[in-house]
Amino acid sequence: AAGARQRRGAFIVFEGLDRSGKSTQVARLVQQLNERGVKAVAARFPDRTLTTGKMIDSYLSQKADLDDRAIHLLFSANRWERANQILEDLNRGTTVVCDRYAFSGIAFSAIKGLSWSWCRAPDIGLPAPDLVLFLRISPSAAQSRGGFGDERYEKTEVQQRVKGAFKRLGESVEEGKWVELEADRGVDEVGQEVLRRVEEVLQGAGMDKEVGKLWT
Ligand code: Z5A
Ligand code: MG
Repeated sequence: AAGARQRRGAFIVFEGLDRSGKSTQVARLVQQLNERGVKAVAARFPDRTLTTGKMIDSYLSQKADLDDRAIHLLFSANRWERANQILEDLNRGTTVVCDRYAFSGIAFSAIKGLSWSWCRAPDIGLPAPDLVLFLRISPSAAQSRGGFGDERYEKTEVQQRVKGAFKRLGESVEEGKWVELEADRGVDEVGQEVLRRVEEVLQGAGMDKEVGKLWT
């Protein structure tokens, strides 16, 4: 109809533990969407190329120590540095596929003892995902994908506690917008289910509505 709003792109977020295959699936999904004529771009957090990303990188690689609150706010600021770009892309009809987001932000800080509400606050109002795909993986399967690296959170104990925090986060998200996928399968098998879920979102009524704001 005349005056109808152009359908926007979908904001798709991947979350999951270390080596669950997020980066692999983000790249695969962007490629598959583009092949199907759906404009899509990748984003990732932390984005280590941004101003705040340099400090985050020093922290994660254990070259720098920071207060738990300071690093939490830097991770959030890193998202805000990119937020307008994401919003512009979505509104131009481009789908944005994002590797980790504010859910990782809360999970990794809450396990240090910072309160849930304090952790959530700085991300309030960020573009809200239309779908979070949580890649679920068993510790033994993750193990078979290579040993831990040298980064700060790459330890079994941390990963176990983060897993619990993610579970709580999933329960707090609007019905249907947090989907857990069994990631302990071949890349293509996981990818097919990913594509199916994302196509449902792209065909849904949500793409005629404005991009939501996180936790509002
Ligand atoms: N962090 C935070 O504290 N606060 C925040 O706000 C945010 C993040 C946003 C760095 O993140 C750290 O920052 C992270 C959380 C914290 N710490 N931890 N843990 P990152 O994104 O830079 O790092 P990562 O997510 O841990 O990256 P990763 O280890 O690269 O995981 P992945 O992306 O999920 O996996 P992958 O690279 O796609 O795959 C891992 C390997 O498995 C690779 O060799 C693949 O070829 C292989 N693979 C992938 N899929 C499969 C399947 N299906 N079968 C077999 N093998 C596979
Ligand atoms: Mg990765």
